[in-house]
Amino acid sequence: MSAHTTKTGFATRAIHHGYNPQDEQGALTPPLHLTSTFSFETAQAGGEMFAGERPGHIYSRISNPTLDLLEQRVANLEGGEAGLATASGMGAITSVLWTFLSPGDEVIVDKTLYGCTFAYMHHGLRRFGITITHVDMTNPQNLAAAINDKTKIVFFETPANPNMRLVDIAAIAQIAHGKQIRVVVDNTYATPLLTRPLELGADLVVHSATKYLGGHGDLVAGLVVGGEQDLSDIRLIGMKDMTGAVMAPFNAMLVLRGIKTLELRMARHCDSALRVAHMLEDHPAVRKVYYPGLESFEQHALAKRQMADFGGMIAFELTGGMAKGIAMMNSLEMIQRAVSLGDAESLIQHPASMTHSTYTPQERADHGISDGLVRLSIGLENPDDILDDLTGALTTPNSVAA
Ligand code: 7XF
Repeated sequence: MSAHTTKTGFATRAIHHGYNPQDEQGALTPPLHLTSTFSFETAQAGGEMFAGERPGHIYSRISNPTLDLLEQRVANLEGGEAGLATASGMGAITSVLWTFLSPGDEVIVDKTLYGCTFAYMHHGLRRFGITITHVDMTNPQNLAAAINDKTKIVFFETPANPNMRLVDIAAIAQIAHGKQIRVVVDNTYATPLLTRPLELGADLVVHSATKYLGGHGDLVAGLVVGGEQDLSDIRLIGMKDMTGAVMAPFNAMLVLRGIKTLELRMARHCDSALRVAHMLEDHPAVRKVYYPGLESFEQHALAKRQMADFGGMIAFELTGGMAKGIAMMNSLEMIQRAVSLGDAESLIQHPASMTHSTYTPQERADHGISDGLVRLSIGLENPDDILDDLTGALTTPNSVAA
């Protein structure tokens, strides 16, 4: 069996793809190339590399062998031709958008986005003459009606942060195709294990690798995957010259390590999240639960069609509203009050005052992010302990010392 072919299973490729120890003196673990620059054999060779006439590494803001391996591996897992490792998820998103947008262009986005992505578009891109139009993409026909000759990018998250809205990737891609519009999907919540947007017709995938891909809460990183030509442009225009948001080689090594266990970790995240979602749904203190794996979830049918499993993220509202939600968060003993997600530790946060505080209250209301919404990232602890901590806090909400 060759571990380097795409015909092998997901976990096999996540562990082996793109690396043969015999190329590196038998080193089982790929070497970490901690170098900012690369020596040219001759001055002419260097000049030819700059001119794009000769392959090879020049400088680590452009490419680096450790990043190269991560890029190849994630491209393989997403089913794309090429990848790009960036300093953060925001570095991935901004590098992609700066590459393809000019003043006068329009970006059409779904209703709900992670707070800083929303802020980048509204407070960043808008200042440069780019129009941001929000469309409720849960009905793809809304996109068909909104597209016009200024539209260059269609961007959405599925599931969306924080309220778990899903978007039908295949339906959206079909509408955008043939119109010189790139469909960009933020696949951070689902990971390539649960959803592969490129196989459903999207053009580009972006990730906050800070989350499930890294998986251990010890780094900030991002990734882009898509076609060869687009990725070359994003690397050389958006990243090299505009954002400069290159990933550090040490972080690339940590993400490569994290990805090796992605399939194992996601199975646990998904199983535990489904148990927690059912418990919350049956709990009298809980008004509503948003989890794609629940039959009561409005887009459950789409979730079953588009996702291999339902992920580790849950959002919910308490019957007592925001005050009870805050009290409940303060009563937790194991689950950590922290933003970010996809870590071994279970994390809880309040989007309206934390991750989505970049929206005005009116914008949050328009985007379905209620003040009472609480977001849970289900970790890898024993699921009974997660359930115990939550049920304890839901039953006796009292504050920890302020
Ligand atoms: O630049 P980052 O690696 O932090 O990634 C930005 C990002 C992009 N897309 C999605 C769907 C994300 O969730 C994020 C980061 N979200 C964290 C959160 O929601 O907790 C950031 C903490 S404020």
